[in-house]
Amino acid sequence: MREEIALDIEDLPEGMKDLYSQAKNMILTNEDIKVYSHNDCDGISSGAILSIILDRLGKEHEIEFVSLDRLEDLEIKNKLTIFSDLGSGQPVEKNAKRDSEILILDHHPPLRDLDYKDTVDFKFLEINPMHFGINGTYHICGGGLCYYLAKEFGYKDLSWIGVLSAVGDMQNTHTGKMEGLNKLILQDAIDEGYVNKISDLSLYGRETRPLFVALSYFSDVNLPITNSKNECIELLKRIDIDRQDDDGVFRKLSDLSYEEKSRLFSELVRMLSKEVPGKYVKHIPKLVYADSYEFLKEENHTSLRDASEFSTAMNACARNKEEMVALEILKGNRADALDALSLISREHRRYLALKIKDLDETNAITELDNLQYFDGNNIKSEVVGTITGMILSQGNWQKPIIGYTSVSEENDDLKISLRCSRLLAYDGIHFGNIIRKVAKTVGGNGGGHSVACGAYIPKDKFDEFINTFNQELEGKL
Ligand SMILES: [Mn+2]
Repeated sequence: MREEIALDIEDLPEGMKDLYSQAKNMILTNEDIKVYSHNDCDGISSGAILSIILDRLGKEHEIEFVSLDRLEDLEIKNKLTIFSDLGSGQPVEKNAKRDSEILILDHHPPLRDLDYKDTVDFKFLEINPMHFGINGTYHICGGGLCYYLAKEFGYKDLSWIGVLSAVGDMQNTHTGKMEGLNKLILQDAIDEGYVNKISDLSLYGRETRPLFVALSYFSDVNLPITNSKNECIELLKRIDIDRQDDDGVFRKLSDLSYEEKSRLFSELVRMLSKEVPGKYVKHIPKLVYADSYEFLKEENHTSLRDASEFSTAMNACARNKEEMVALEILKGNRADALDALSLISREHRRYLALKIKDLDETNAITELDNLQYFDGNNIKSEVVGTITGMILSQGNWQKPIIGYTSVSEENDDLKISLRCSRLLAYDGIHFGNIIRKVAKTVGGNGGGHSVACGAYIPKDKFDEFINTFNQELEGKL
């Protein structure tokens, strides 16, 4: 029942408001501050909001982006240590001293309950929506939690970063819309003039990809247009949509008129209806139609104008250990950061394209009864998930695809990534939960979203893992 209340939530619960005013005090009364945040789009957005708050208060601070496996034995050196988008699930306060103060803003399942603060001899404050019956997967993420802290200081102009973080955290993939507290954050961003919400076709690359290219990446279902730019060009001709504008520039999704988008929508629905089994038909509209978010202060046709493209840029930085560039972009320090960003993005895309080509040429995908997998042995582990998502279109969309590679040069355990068509998730399968369970049976750990998740397992356990996974899915697809 509490979930349903949260859906139409109109404000933070009183208990959370109280925690936020305590958090505000904690910040106001401290000068020696360190922020640890997660090294992904949500975590970097969280860190950026915190850093802007501290800057505006004239408080010097250190900020560091970390992966979850680096939280085990953290030294607590500063008077106040803030953890954002992580910390709820890790014993990060283990080395706290008596005069330490710890603030956690996280939306992941919490290890501790609300009374934990009374059992320790240092100051401890944790703000986690799940303590208040609010869904941390779809209704608010790390950036949103940090935005509510900003709001406590009156900084509603940071709401757009909250919107970005929700998109980056895939919080809107459940329904294609913002729900719960995310919806309130979005409303602030709209009211403040930072964001425009557009009901649009759900194609990646609204602002920067030529439409016929964007269409060719459609991979939730294998359509004739999937991976075929020629078919995409034919499709546009068929429904009378110009591929180029009067100056010969390839048009983007964001250039289309409402009527053109409607025609394209109908055509995609028609094509999908021919391909998908009956049980998925009711989910087709959700595949092609979703809300998009446009950042009004960013230039048209740049990768920072559309929230989804912006989040990809942030993740490209994170995957290449360039979180500080992403942070500067978010903080508005664009002078050098924009050049650095375009360099990182270009190099990132080049790397991905090279690896995809390799996998394609070697027919790398092996198909089992209920899943398919490939050995990504020389792919760096930071991008194995991205590549797994890209290669889905070369396989069978009705089954999830799993890619694996070594964790790092020093650690030859395996990092596993899984991606699947959104249709499988709409049909009720949550691969994040399944991968957690299967990883455990081979002595690893895993988790994540329904359509994008992963695991770490011991190096010699892959066969056991994949066979258990395949059995686990029997009768579920
Ligand atoms: Mn997050």
